[in-house]
Formats: sequence, C-alpha cells, structure tokens
Amino acid sequence: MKAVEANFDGLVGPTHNYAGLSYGNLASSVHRASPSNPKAAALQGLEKMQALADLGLVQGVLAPQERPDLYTLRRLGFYGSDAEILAQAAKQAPRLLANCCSASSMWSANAATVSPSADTEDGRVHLTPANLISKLHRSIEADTTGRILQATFRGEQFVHHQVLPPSELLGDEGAANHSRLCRDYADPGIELFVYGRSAFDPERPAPQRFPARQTLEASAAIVRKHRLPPQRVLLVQQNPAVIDQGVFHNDVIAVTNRNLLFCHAQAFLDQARVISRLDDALEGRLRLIQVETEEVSVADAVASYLFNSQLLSVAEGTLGESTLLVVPTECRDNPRVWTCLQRLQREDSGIDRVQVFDLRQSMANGGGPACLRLRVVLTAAELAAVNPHTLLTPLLYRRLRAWVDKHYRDRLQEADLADPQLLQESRQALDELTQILQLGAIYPFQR
Ligand code: SUG
Repeated sequence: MKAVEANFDGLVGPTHNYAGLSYGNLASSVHRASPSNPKAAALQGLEKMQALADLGLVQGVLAPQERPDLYTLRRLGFYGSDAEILAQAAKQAPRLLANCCSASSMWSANAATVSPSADTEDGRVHLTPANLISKLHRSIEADTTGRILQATFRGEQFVHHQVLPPSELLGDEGAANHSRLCRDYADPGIELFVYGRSAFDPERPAPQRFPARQTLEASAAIVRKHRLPPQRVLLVQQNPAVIDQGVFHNDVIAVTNRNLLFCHAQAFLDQARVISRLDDALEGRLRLIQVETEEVSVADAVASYLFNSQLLSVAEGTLGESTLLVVPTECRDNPRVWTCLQRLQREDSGIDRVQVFDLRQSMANGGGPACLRLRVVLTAAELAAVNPHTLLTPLLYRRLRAWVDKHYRDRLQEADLADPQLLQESRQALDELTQILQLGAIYPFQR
C-alpha cells in the first residue's frame, strides 16, 4: 500500500513575541525584547504551507495554544479576575508572565514523536506528546498538544500515548530529535533517536555550557511505548560540542528523507560510527550528504539553519520524483551557505532543487522550516481517518489568511502581554479557529 509523508505545521498563535526564554538557543537570546509581528509570523507560516500543498504534498495544520495561559498563572498563585491576574503577574513576576504568553507551540517538530504504522509491532501509528520540561514556557504545552493531536488523528489506527513524566531525567523534545530512514515511506524504516545526554550514566560526555534537552532515558522510553522492534531502532548521541555552540535540537544540524541523510560533519558524537551503523541498518543503502566544517562552520549552520530545512520528495509527473530542500532566507543571505547549496544542486548530490522561504519572524526565535512541521507518515487508510478540516486546501488557506487578518496584531512587545484585551482577542480568535478546523473544545477557556 502506498504511504505519504504529511507535514503538519503549527499555526503561529496571536501572542507570538520575543521574550528570550530559551537559554542555549542563540536566536531567542539575541532577539529578547525586540518587537514582534504576530500577523506577519502567521502569514509567513501559511505561505510555506500553501506552497508545499501546491507541490502536491499533504499539508496539515495544527492549532496554536491558548495564551496568555491563565490556568498556569493561577497554578502559580495569582488570583482574581483574568485582568487582575495579568496585572499582578506583570507587576510581581513579569518573567513568569512572559513564560505564560509564548506562542512556542508553533514549532510542531517539538509537539510529539510519531512512529508510522510500518515500523511498529502492532501496525498502528504511535504518537507521544513531548514533555518539553527543559523550558518552563514549553513544559506547559503538552496537555493541550495531546488534545489537538487527538482531535486531528482520529480513529483506532492511532495510538495516543501519555506524555513522559515531567522530570529532568526524562527530558523529551519530540520529533526534533527523532528521524526516520527508509526506502519507501510504506516500508518498515529505521528510527533514529538522537539524545543530548544520559541522565543515569555520568560517564557519558555532555555539553558544558548549554543544556542538553533530550535524555537517552526519554528516547528509550519512547522506543518502548511505540513498540519499535530493536532492529528498527538506533539510539545515538548528539555531539555535545555543538550543543554548546547553539545546536539545541538535533534538527538544527541534521535532516533526513527516505534513505538520505543531510548533516554537518560535527552533528553526532563518533560520527563515522553512527554513519556506518545507519548504513548497516539500511543494508548498505544509506545516501549521505555530509557538509564539512571547512565549507560551512557550525556557527554558519546555526546562524543560517541550513540543516533545519525540509527535505521533500516531490512528484514530477512522468519524470518520477525530485528532492527539494526548503530553506529559510537566512541561507541565501550567508555567502558560504549559499555557495554550498549551489554546489549541491550542481553536483549529483541527492538534492535537486532549493526553495527559499521568508520565515524571519519564526527564525528570530530559533525556529526554521523543519521546526515548524511535524512529519507524519500515513497510509491511505490512515490519511482518510485524519480530521479532514485540518488538511490544507486552497479554501482553508484563504479562510486562515482572512482569520489571521481579522484577529492578529502587527506589533507586540513585552508590555502588551498584560493587556486584558490581548487575552480577549486571542480567545476569540481561537474559538473561531476550533470551528474552522472542527476540533471541538480543546482549550481550557472552552471547557
Ligand atoms: O524551544 N524557541 C524554541 C524554538 C524551537 C525550535 N524547534 C526545533 N528546533 N525543532 C525553543 O527554543 C523561543 C521563545 C522566546 O524566547 O520568546 C523558543 O521557545
């Protein structure tokens, strides 16, 4: 049976702002307190989604979360009316308020880990929302993410797991540290889990400067939950030295599609061995594009997000298929990265074409094309069970554009986060969105 790789992008929420919340993510720190443009951010994301849908790819939409998160603010001891809570928090603990206002669920690569039915012992699609415990503003996403995933992937073909327990021993950042290699999407694949440190083995190398968000123990738990047979799994360690240079997720330095791995030479610890194990697991069929440090430094990779790109198989009519690399404008703006991309297209590298997108609003918080999407491999029957209102069509695209135009502001700064009007605007927008996407009552304010 044929299968497709669908991309589900996180729609940028109405409170998108730059609060410098993610230590270890250089763009987030650099842009702290810059004014943001939520409307432009949401439209940039929608442009990319529609462009990929126009190429014939299956493109889905994941709804944003309710922010400001009054529920969490109450848990933190603020009380009274919504407006009183926002005012108290702004006065007494503005950093907590900022944490409760982030639109960070837009980076849906961190929403969950997804294992396709071809890989799992019970032949069903397994999904586990990520606990994201490394950052407070992200740790409050998991419950609503779980509800959004259940409202999107419906039916008995999908197994929705509980999030891992919220402990730093079990830090889980979802698909940003998980890739899959295969021949055809429908074939059983090799699932590559990349962890940043081991919680229980202090002998193992770990970064010295910035946190490693994903633990080996979390990845191993996902393998068990998803019923992945051992021969389908590779657990490998990210190079701690690059985490210390701003590679806070593996998808900032490596990306896969089918049997192709596109990565930097410093992506993994003991990289030559990782590559040879992968090639063995794929019975000698691994295709590798490894970019050397002399051509693109780690600093250039982090600044441009060259590897946070989407590697996509695009149907070319009777000609078969070509491989497209979707990159952010920052790659074109960096002469060394752009020269590398020209070379890869000229040579028979495995990347046929490059398409550039303006995602600057998301990029300024450290989120590139690959961060914005959750890949879900689906058979025809599974695709038919997906909530059809979440799949992008030209009509849905136009509706979502109009919805953004109607509800979103074009400028937001920290002082605006306590504005009770912003809360009202945001809730009204999300209420309307749940109707457009037919998600039911997924938000705390609707329950
Ligand atoms: O978790 N940035 C996100 C970016 C996530 C990127 N995702 C992937 N690589 N898959 C993060 O660090 C910044 C928010 C702020 O500072 O306002 C933020 O959360």
